[in-house]
Amino acid sequence: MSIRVAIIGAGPSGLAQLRAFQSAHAKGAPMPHVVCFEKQADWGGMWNYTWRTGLDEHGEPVHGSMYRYLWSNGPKECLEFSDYSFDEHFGRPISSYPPREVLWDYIQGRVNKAGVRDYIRFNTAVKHVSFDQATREFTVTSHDYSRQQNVTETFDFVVVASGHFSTPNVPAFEGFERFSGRIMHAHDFREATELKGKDLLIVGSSYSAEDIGSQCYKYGARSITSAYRTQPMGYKWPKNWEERPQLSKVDGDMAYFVDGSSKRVDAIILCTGYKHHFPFLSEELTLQTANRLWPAELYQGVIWEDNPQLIYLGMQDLWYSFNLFDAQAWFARDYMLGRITLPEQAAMKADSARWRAREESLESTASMYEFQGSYIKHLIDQTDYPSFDIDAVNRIFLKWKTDKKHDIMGYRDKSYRSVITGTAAVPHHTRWLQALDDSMDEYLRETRAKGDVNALYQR
Ligand code: FAD
Ligand code: NA7
Repeated sequence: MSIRVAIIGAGPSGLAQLRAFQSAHAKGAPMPHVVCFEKQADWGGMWNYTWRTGLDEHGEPVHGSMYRYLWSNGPKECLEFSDYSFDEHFGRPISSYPPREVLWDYIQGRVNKAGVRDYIRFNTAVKHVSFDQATREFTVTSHDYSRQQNVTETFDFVVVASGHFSTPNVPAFEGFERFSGRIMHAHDFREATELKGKDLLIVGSSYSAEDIGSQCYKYGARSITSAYRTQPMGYKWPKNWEERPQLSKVDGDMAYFVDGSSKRVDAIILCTGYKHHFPFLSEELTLQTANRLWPAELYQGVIWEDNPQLIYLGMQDLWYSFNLFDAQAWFARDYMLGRITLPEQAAMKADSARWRAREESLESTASMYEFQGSYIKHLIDQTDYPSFDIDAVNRIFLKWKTDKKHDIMGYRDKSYRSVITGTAAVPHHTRWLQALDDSMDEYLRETRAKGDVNALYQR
C-alpha cells in the first residue's frame, strides 16, 4: 500500500514537497497518496498577494503579510531553484531584484510544468491534527470552504509547510490606547501611498522595518523615524529618516524614546516580527521556537524528533529561501520513501545539539548565511537534488550586504550572475527608487537599447 502524506500549505515549501515527490515519480518511484491542503484560493503562499487584512472571506486569519510594491529584498540568484532556472522560466535575463508578482510567476512556472496542481485542495483549512500511538496514524480534520464541510482523514505522514510570517508579534506601549493616529503591525501593512506626506514611526530594526520604511520613503512619506530595541540598522538613511532607541511611550501624537527624545508622528507601524503559530496541531506535536537559524527538536532541521512521522519545512530564519525549502523537501521525500533511514532518537537529538551549538557560536552576519549554506549542502549531499555552488551564493550574499551598506536605496539596482546557468542579470529598465509601477507587465516591458541601459547605470 502506498504511503499517505498530508502537506499543510501550498506556499514555496509545500510546493517544493509536491515537486520533490513528482520528480522522483518521473524517475520511476511510486507516487504516494498525497493531499496538499491550502486555505487560500490559489498557491504561492506569501507570494500570492492579498489586499485583505484581519480575517479572510471565510473568517480565517489572513495569511498574507506581503504588501503592494514589494520587490525581492535579496538577490534572486540566492534563491534560484537548481532544477528550474530563471532563464528557463523567462527565456531571457532579468534583473536581480524582481518585484513580488514576477517571483510568484516564477514559483508557479515550476509547479505548472510538474503538473502537481491536482494534488492541492484549495479553500481548505486544516483545523486539527492528532496522532494515534496505537495505529501510528495521524487524523487530519480540515474544513473545505467550497463545499462547506468538514473532512476527516488519516495519514502516515504530515508535512507542516504553513509558514511562520503570518501571526504577528504585537507588543503594546504605554499610551497606545489614546494615540491619535493609526497603529498597525507590518502584517496589516499594504499600501505605502497611505503614508504619503505623513510622519511615520516604525518600531523594530530588522527586515520589515528596513523595507516598509524604504517603501514609505519611496512613495512620499514626509519623515520616517525608526526605533530599535537592541541595535540600530545603521544604514546611510536619506535626510528625512532617523533612527532612535526603543520607544518608551506615546502621548497624543507624541512618541517618546528611552533616550528622552520625542517626535510628533501621524502613524505607527510595528515591525516587531512574527510568531511560529500552529493552532491546528495538538500540543505534543507543536514546534515552539523563536525566529532563528536552528530551531530545536527538528532532526536535520525538518523531522520532529519526538515523532518522526511529523515533518516541518521552512521553519528557520531565512537567508536562503526557495532553495532551502527544496533541499529540505527532497530530504523529507527520501526519508518518507524509505531511502533514508533515521538514527535512533538519542542520536538524532545529539546531532541536532551539535548544529544548535554551532548556530549559537555564530557572530558575524557572514557566518550566519554560511551556516545556512552548509546546512543546505549537507541536505543536498544526501539526495538527488541538483547540487549548486553554495560558496558562490555566499559570495553574492556578501556583495548584497556590502551594496546595502553602500546605498540602502540603490542596492536593488545591482546585478549578479546566476550560479545555476552562469547568466548575468541585466539591470532593470528603471531604477528601483523611480520604479513606482511594480506590475509584471511593466517589469517585463521591453527594455531600451542596451547602450541606453548602460548609460543609465553610469550616471
Ligand atoms: P508561506 O509562503 O507562508 O506559505 C504557507 C502556506 O500555508 C500559505 O499558502 C497558507 O495559506 C497555508 N496555510 C497556513 N495555514 C494553513 C492551514 N491551517 N490550512 C491550510 N493551509 C494553510 N523571502 C525571500 O526569499 N525573498 C523576499 O524578498 C522575501 N520577502 C518577504 C517579505 C515579507 C513581508 C514576508 C512576510 C516574507 C518574505 N519572505 C521573502 C519570506 C517568505 O516567507 C518565503 O519566501 C516563503 O514564502 C516561505 O514559504 P512557506 O511555504 O514556508 O510559507
Ligand atoms: P524579524 O527579523 O524577526 O525582526 C523582528 C524585529 O522586531 C527585531 O528588530 C526585533 O528587535 C523587533 N522587536 C520584537 N519585539 C519588539 C519589542 N517588544 N519592542 C521593540 N522591538 C521589538 O522580523 P521581520 O518582520 O523584520 O522579518 C521577518 C520576515 O519578513 C523576513 O523574512 C523579511 O524578509 C520579511 P530585536 O533586534 O530582537 O531587539
